[in-house]
Amino acid sequence: MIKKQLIGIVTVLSLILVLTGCGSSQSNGEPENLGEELNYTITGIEPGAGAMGLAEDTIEGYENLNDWDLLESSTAGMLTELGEAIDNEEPIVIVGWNPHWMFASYDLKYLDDPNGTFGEDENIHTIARKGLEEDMPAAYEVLDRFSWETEDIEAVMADAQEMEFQEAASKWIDANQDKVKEWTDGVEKVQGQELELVSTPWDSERASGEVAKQVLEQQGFEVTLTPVDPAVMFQSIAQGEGDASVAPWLPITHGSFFEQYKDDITDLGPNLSGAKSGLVVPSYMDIDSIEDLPAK
Ligand code: PBE
Repeated sequence: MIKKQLIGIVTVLSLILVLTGCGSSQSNGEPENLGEELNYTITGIEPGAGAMGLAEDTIEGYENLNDWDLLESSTAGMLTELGEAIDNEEPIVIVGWNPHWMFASYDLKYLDDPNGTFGEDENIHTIARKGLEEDMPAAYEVLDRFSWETEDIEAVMADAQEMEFQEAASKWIDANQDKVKEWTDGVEKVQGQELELVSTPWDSERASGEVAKQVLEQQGFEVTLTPVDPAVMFQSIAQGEGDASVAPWLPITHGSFFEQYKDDITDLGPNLSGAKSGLVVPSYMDIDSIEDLPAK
């Protein structure tokens, strides 16, 4: 009788242990194994991205991450890894941001960032070289007025999944003449003045850069749009090689570049609000904060 009771107690105890997950090796939210499953690695993007600098700061700034690695890759490579992890319901930590379609395509969440290395929401700004206002007042005026909403940039980005950015931008311009008029009404047209826009290679900036380019072309400018690394973008505007950009993410993602060049650049303020970058995981992972990532 006592033996039977003992066996019963032991069975119940083991059941509780199994149910609470002790000693098992399931993939989701298993604190003991999570670090190993992630190979103590954050899946990053292009090494020149501002968000990669912030990811490095995060690894340094959070004690639990000090021995973690940041994988340099490309946006396309990161998205492939993310898609594969989600197909297999495996854990992954990526360098993520929005506006981007990753949040519409997958169920994702930002990890809380109590130290604020990635910060809160930020804006995408328009910057110009010193002297542009005097040299090309009509271009400066349109660029200064250029501002739109998240749903606008996302509409262009979504269309660009099925067509060229150029076509997606002109489709948006045709459908949003009211906004375009706000940027151009009363601004004198020019004839063939050359204007150099610099931008970065991510989808959000391919969208905004192409829209700005085409609107300025309608005003008579001959516009070139060159995608470069954020560091080169700031440098070229500061040196006056590029005329303007609608691509800087401030004050956080590109904050260090801006600090370096701010005396030689004119900041025309935000053209879009509600951008964000951070460490991002699939929603099925049980962790909520960067501090929940296990130390190596
Ligand atoms: N991003 C998208 C870029 C800016 C736009 C967040 C990947 C970056 O420099 O990190």
